[in-house]
Amino acid sequence: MRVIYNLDCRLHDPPHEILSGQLVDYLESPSRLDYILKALTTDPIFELSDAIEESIDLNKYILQVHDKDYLSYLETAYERWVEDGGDKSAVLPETFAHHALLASKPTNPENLSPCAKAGLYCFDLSCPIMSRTYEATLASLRVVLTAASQLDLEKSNGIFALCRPPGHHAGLSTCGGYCFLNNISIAARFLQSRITSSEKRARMAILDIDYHHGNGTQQIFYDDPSVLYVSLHAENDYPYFTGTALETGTGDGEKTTVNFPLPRRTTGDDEYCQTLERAVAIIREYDPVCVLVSLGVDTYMDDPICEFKITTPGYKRIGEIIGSIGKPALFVMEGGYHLETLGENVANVLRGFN
Ligand code: Q9C
Ligand code: ZN
Repeated sequence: MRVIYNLDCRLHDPPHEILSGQLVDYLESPSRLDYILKALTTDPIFELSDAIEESIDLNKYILQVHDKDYLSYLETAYERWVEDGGDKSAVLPETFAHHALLASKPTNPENLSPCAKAGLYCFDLSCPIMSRTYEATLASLRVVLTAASQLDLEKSNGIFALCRPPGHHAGLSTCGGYCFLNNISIAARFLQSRITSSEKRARMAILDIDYHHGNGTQQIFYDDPSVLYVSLHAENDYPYFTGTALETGTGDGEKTTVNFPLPRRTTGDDEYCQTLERAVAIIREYDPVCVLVSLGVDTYMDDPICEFKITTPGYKRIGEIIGSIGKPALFVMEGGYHLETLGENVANVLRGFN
């Protein structure tokens, strides 16, 4: 299987995050990429290729998903923050635009102070913006769109975008959960624009198997019947306020959002795979042109921030079930924080799919 990567993804490298009230090393670290690369290079079935030379008009596709003011915030936040006297290490909100605090929605967000903007565009403390964060974020997206451009839509093959920072928590105009740009959503729009056969958008399915609910991806396509969003994730865990089975979409997009919240602590390979079979049946019935997989392996039994019990062999079963859809698949890297097994777990999903 072809694997696309780029080392500029390493440029986002915050020293810390606050986890359960404690200052700890940033979990979504550049070394995640190194570990996965290392595991994939030891198996000849993976054909690695650097996305560096690819010239794709990233802005054009980003703007099909994210708000323009959010994009220019990401681009300029660090510079403005430092000019304003903010600490040189990173932009981090200290006050959130909580609904209890907002008398009205800011009409001219560009006039807000750098500090206010941070609290407007960011929903948690896991997205510090450093001097080279935006560069890394664009590299991450370039990896994903390069992979999308190489996906053969005529065959039921797979391709893996080995990227970071991840994307599925990023919404129309919000970063959070280590995510800045919603890579997989932008890839879905990119692929739809590759298919110009009719005036109607081609059907895409996004299968999100990260431990956490992809609140951003759900938000982006909530009213859109051309993108089916199906997610398996932990119930009552981060990001806490989204992902119930009652969230099924709205308007024309009613029934094209499907959530499978699963119990924390007790969900292991068998329970997970049974639910995945149901998810896959829904995707088959929808009959998309291709499947985009938000590939998180933070469902692993020893993941430091998650509480499922998926095993390393379990990931192979997961890959096989995704392969049974019989569609071309673009795998996009999301979460997974147990460094020692990260690469092997990812490799097993891809091996199972093949
Ligand atoms: N106690 C991804 O996996 N911190 N993001 C949660 C829970 C943020 C996870 C703390 C977790 C974000 C892509
Ligand atoms: Zn996750």
